[in-house]
Order: sequence, then structure tokens, then C-alpha cells
Amino acid sequence: ESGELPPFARESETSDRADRSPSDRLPSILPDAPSQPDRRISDAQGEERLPGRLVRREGQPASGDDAVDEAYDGLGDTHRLFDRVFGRDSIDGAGMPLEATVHYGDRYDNAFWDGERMVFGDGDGEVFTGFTDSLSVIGHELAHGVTERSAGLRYQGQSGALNEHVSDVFGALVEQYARGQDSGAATWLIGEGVFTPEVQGRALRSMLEPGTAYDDDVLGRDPQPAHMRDYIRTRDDNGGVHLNSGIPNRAFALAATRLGGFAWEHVGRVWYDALTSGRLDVDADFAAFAGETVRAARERFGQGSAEASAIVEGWEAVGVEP
Ligand code: ASN
Ligand code: ZN
Repeated sequence: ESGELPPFARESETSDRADRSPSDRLPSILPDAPSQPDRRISDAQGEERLPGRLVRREGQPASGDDAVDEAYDGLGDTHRLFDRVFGRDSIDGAGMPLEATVHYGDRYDNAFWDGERMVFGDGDGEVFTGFTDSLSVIGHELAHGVTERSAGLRYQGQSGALNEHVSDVFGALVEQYARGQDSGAATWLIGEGVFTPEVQGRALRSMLEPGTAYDDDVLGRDPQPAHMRDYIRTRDDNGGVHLNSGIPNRAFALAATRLGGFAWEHVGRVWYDALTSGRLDVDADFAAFAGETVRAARERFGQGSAEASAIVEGWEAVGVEP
């Protein structure tokens, strides 16, 4: 009946509490102190050379250049989500500096992660305004770094679409967390604010309604599928990584909106757990990834939890059997 207490329990029962400092007495209930980001923003000054000239470091005041200051603030918001919500300090979980280059190229119509830094073009001014205008885009690019240093999903075919999907998930969550938005109030759009007013469109992608983000004379219609039956087989875009990501994106957004509340507290947590579980293969397909999210949900929230059920239903709604 009186089994051995685990060593830590016995210790706390028997130690003389008055002799210990407050931080010794309350170690397990005090959250980790938040970490600070270490941001470094460089300016490529219209060239396609990296890194460009360092123009703003951590703690320095606003530069007055919108792209520089938006990148700086957006990296701060992204660091805050990963650190405060998931307990991950920066891209590598060990305080790695967050480096970005803005004003990359001449009217450059994209943003990307190059393996070391986030890079943002200014846009051509006709279709695209600058890519730092959207917090979800900044979060998306930084999340590529997190994926590279965790599951390492290979940027080709289904694993590549999952890599894109994970970046959209954390891009959307950074924005929702910064705005204090619950999943019902969220837009679920990636890249709001990157189009000029001339474009008939809301954003680059819609996670909740893939295929409906824009319908424009110049750009055409948003080509993202929303269900496995419409999966796009192509050699372009590493096997359609920016297209087929619509399918898992919708599964995530459906699960989140079904649960309500803050997405980063349930589905976001589960996706982060799955990504960092060490159980995902670099070549994971949609079904394998879905299975890992369900497993992670059951581990964190319980076998028959509402969270696990919503996630199963989200995947089934897009034709993926977890
Ligand atoms: N904006 C794109 C992305 O981050 C750029 C690319 O495909 N490399 O996925
Ligand atoms: Zn991407």
C-alpha cells in the first residue's frame, strides 16, 4: 500500500522549504522566462546579392524604411509565437539569430527562405506590393527554417506540399496570435496585403477555402485543390508543392474552426508536436502526416478527445485517411 515515492516527491516532502530560495521551491510551476529574439535585417538595395548591407540589429530603433521595419516587427511576432506558445526559442530552438534581407532584386515578385535567411522582394508594383506587408508571409518563410531543422520534409511531391502546408499553418498562427484572433474570427488567408488594389483577389492562398483566394485577369484563378480527388500531378513547382498544400491546409482549418477558440492552443500545438516528434519521415505523404497528427492529438489531449476527433474529421473531409 505505501509504495516507494518517486525521488522528487520524497525530496519535496522532506526538504526544509524555509531554507530554499523561491526559485528553488517553485521550479515546476513557473513557466520558462520568455526568450528574446536576435534579429538582423539587411538591405539588398535592389540587387540579387545576399546578405546585403546590415541596416537594423536587435534593439535598434525603427529605421524609417517600411520593409526593414515590417520585417523586424514580423520576425518578432513569429519568434513570440514559437517561444511563448511552443517553447521553441527561434528557428533551431537554441536562440539562432533571425536574419532577413529586404529590397531583394528589382521589382522581385516573391519571398523565400534560402536555408539561412528570409528574403523579401518589393514586388513589381503592378500585381504585387512588398512581401513584408503580410505577417503570414513572414511567418511562412521563418517556418521553413523550423521545418528544415525538425522534420526536414523533402521539398518535392507530397512531402514538399506538407512542407509548404506547415509554413502556411504557422504563418496563419503567427497572425492570429499577434491579433488575438480565435479560429472563427480568423481570415485563414496567407498573404493578405501583398496584392495591389488592381488585383481581383484577397490573398495568395486561402487555407479554409483553397482555390478561392483570387480570380484575376492577369493572374487567373487560384489553382489550389481543396480535396484529394483534385490532387494535381505536375512536374512544375517541385510537383505542385504550392498547389497541393491546399489539401492539408483545408484539413487544418476545418479542424480548427470546428473546435473554436485559439487555434494555437489545440490544432496548432498538435501540428507542432507532430512536426517535432522525430517520428515523421522526410518523405512523409499526406496519410502518414495525418496519422502522426492524430497520434499527437491523442497523446496530448486524450484518446477520445474533441481535439483528436476534429482532426480525424478534418482529414476525412479532404479525402485523406489518417
Ligand atoms: N514564397 C515561396 C515559398 O516560400 C518561394 C519559393 O517557392 N521558394 O514557398
Ligand atoms: Zn513556402
